[in-house]
Amino acid sequence: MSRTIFINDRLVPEAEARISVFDHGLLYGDGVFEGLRSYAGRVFRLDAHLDRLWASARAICLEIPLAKEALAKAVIDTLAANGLEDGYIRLIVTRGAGTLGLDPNRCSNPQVIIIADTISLYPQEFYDQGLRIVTAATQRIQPAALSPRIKSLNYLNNIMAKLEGLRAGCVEALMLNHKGEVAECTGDNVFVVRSGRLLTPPPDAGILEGITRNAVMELAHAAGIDCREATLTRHDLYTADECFLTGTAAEVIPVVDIDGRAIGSGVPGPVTSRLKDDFHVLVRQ
Ligand code: PXG
Repeated sequence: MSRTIFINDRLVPEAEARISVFDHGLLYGDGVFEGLRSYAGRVFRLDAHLDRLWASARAICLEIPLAKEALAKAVIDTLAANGLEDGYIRLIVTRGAGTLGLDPNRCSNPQVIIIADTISLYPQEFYDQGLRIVTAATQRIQPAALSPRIKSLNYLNNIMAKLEGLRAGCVEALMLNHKGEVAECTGDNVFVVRSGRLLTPPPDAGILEGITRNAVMELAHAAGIDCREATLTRHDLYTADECFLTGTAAEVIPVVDIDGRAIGSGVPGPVTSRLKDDFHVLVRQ
């Protein structure tokens, strides 16, 4: 099925959606992106995703050539053009075509691309039985080198860790920061439950501050579950009562085994199940 893609200022058939081989998004990963979802025709936390896109762009001195309102409308229009109610949306802004040198000032037109597609979900059994994950040897990139808070087109750090996970037969991998503390997974944030309290690493652990993460923290608060940001080590994960991951694609997914250690009783726990159910309600509200 051919899709309809938004590129720059209009919707075009997939075959006509093209960017230059000189685009620094391709040459250097110089650009930013967002992954969003729509449920029953409504985009979940569109404003938060746009705010994060603008923050990422600002951090790399990239001016998005559209107003936020115009981009919000383009997202809705792209979903509609593809007849999608429950969909996955990829928003991309590249630096634009330049020279073969690094200099971003020699790039002229940032390219704005919106792709709307169906989402390929993890099998239901992963949600029912929980994931097994391993710790990657690849550390999360040090904030002083490149802030993980920037959702940039350069995802090789995460891909290197993902490869390690896949080679170990796992769909996700845990990443530690340069201090050896728990950061996040390759495309998901991490939470643990200990004595009924929810804990998750703070943004300065070198993580992407996930929109699903923030929604789950709000849900915990509303449910009267104590939730706080805390520096976590692998030991804290191994000895937790429960562990789960959050992300736009995965939503809320239990983790039952890390590096060969069963977490808690080795099956998804009650706090995880509660937040997973609450999240499903929230996205369709
Ligand atoms: N950490 C990283 C490094 C991410 O890339 C998250 C956490 C979770 O953030 P959100 O805002 O989504 O709760 C992400 C987001 C995919 C996919 O197809 C991955 C993400 C988002 C959408 C799709 O694997 N990662």
